[in-house]
Amino acid sequence: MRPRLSLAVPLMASLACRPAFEGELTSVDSLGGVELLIIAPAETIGGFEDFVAWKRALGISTQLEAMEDIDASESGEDLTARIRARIQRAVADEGTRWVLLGADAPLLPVRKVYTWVDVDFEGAYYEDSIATELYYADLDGDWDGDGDGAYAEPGDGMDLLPEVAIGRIPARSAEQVQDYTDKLFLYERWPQTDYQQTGLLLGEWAGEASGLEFYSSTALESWIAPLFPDDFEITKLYEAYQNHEGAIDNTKSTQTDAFETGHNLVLNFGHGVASYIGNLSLSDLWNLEASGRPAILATTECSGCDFENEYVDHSACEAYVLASGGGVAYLGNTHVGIGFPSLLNFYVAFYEELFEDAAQLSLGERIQAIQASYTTPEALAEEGHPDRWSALVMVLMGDPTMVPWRATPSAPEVADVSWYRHTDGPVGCYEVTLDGQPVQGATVTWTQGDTLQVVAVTGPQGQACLQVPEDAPRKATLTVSGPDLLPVERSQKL
Ligand SMILES: [Ca+2]
Ligand SMILES: [Ca+2]
Ligand SMILES: [Ca+2]
Repeated sequence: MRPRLSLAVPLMASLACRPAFEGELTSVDSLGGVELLIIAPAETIGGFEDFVAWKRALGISTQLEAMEDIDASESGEDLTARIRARIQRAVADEGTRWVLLGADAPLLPVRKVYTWVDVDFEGAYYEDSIATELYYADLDGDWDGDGDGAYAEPGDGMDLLPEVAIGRIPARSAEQVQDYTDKLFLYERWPQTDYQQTGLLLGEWAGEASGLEFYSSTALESWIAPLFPDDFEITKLYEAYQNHEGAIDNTKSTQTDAFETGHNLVLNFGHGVASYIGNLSLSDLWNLEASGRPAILATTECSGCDFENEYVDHSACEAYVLASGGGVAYLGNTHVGIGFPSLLNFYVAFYEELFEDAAQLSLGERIQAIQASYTTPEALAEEGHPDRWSALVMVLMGDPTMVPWRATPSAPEVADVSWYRHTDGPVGCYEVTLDGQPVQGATVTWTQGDTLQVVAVTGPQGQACLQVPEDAPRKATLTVSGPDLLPVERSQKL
């Protein structure tokens, strides 16, 4: 039933002064598609309710699918291939931009592939069982073009460039999904506003050549620190701290303090193993005191995200994103990390784009873009090339749709400017302003429960108009979100 009475007064008011209408009315019917596809097995799928509801409130059309249904309905040589077939179909036909794998391996399996690399400092590695999430994101071919059962050999049909942004929540239970969601909310829904403009750089001994000792802090100082905007406060923990003004020693104690204070963006340029991040062991990571300021951590460390390790349920990256302390996202390696040259080049491009690109991309889309831009198709196709290895071992643990903060967020003013009757039914218009100035590009949604009813984006005047759907509930939640904005949520009569 149309809620005529509640509209009567604003409707009359708006007759005299209909707002300049900006853009197309968007209803849930025309939204369609699946921008975010979440795939989860029976063990974890029950934990996604709050996550899905929130993503829809942000205006992302989100679909949660049972892995078992995909297993039964798709074709492919094994479950891993059938999950990929579903992702291929979603990207080709349903406009999917992000895929979230909703469980740890082996509950939700990962593809093991073959490759090798030979690099200065690191030596040569030949590996026939690298865990690679890129299998689910580079959707060309079937990754085993010659059908010999060895995936990702040159000529097997992939180009190692992702067609979709991907991330994983390495949960083994619904409770762990909820724990992750609670931490995500601390980052993007109800964030503390005192830490968005902070960074943490961790440097250590990198190697020795011709009798000379090298420290990664030199690379961090020369290439990474200058990329942060001047109004960012950077904490530097370096083993060779005496060489750098303002740096302090990188020890277990200083790292614990830094993690428990909380920073927005962390880069650890160091060596690693599956059970450590820097100086912190698995139990240290699980026991970190929650700062309420979860970070996005990037690292060059070897094997820190060996998440399909069969001897331990959760490796360092998993503890980091699942524990109540630690962070909300981890970008690292499932196997040997090639700090020089691949990952230094990758992270220089990553932070450069993150701070300079006018577009506010999600974390997953940013990684996807840099994977394509920091190297060349020729390098990715060349057997033994470090960039080819890096493409295969890099992994994002966390929600690929989250948008990294680049500035201290502010709460916008949201004014209910008018309601009027469009030919297709009642329409409500909002004006979003910050310090009296219109905010363009804010997303405005009406949701009910976990159902996204309508989404619109504000135009140059800061206005967005949403049409009440035919069978809309009388009450909805209005959510306004956008670049550098604290989300505004309130109830709305329709
Ligand atoms: Ca093959
Ligand atoms: Ca591709
Ligand atoms: Ca695991």
